[in-house]
Amino acid sequence: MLSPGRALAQLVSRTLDCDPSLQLVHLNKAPCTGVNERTFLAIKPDGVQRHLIGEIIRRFEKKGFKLVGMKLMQASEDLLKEHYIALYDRPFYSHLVKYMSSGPVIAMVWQGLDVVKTARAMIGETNPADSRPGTIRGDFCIEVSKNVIHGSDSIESAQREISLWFHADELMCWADSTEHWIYE
Ligand code: IDP
Ligand code: MG
Repeated sequence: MLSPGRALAQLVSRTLDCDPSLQLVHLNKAPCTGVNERTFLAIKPDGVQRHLIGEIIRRFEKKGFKLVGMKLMQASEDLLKEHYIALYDRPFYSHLVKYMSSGPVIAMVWQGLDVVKTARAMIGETNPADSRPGTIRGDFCIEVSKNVIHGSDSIESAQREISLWFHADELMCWADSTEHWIYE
């Protein structure tokens, strides 16, 4: 059971964070659900080097999702080890950390209804060879070890990854003027 203080803080943060009439409120409070669901996406070093940033962002933007955080950054090995901690015992783990730290990445948070599941569908399968044309991995890459983009695989992973990669004040709640044309 939540303490009264914590319950009030959650209520206030949800109201503030998710009310689109409040412009540029710098808050990152979980959980956000429904149209305020969030996912963590990262354009990997190969995606950046291959000039796919605009193409990838365009797809999520045109779909109707809302960008609430983005930065170009060189991820440290420590951050990446933590990010991929669930794969610690896989043979490719250290190679994966080296690959992901081999150049700048674009770290992003996107928001919208079912964004976690839908972004994964737009990304495609882990192995590009299994990814259908029309998906990002199906269209832009060939090998599993160079698969251009990361996307959170569940709401819980998204919350963990967002707080790992972003400070609360790097995420913005802003009013999207097209929202009425995207949601009922
Ligand atoms: P996902 O990115 O589709 O969620 P995960 O299983 O979480 O896939 O693996 C994380 C990342 O590890 C993959 O995106 C890919 O870059 C890399 N990876 C996964 N499987 C292999 C493999 O068999 N060999 C090399 N790298 C792999
Ligand atoms: Mg994964």
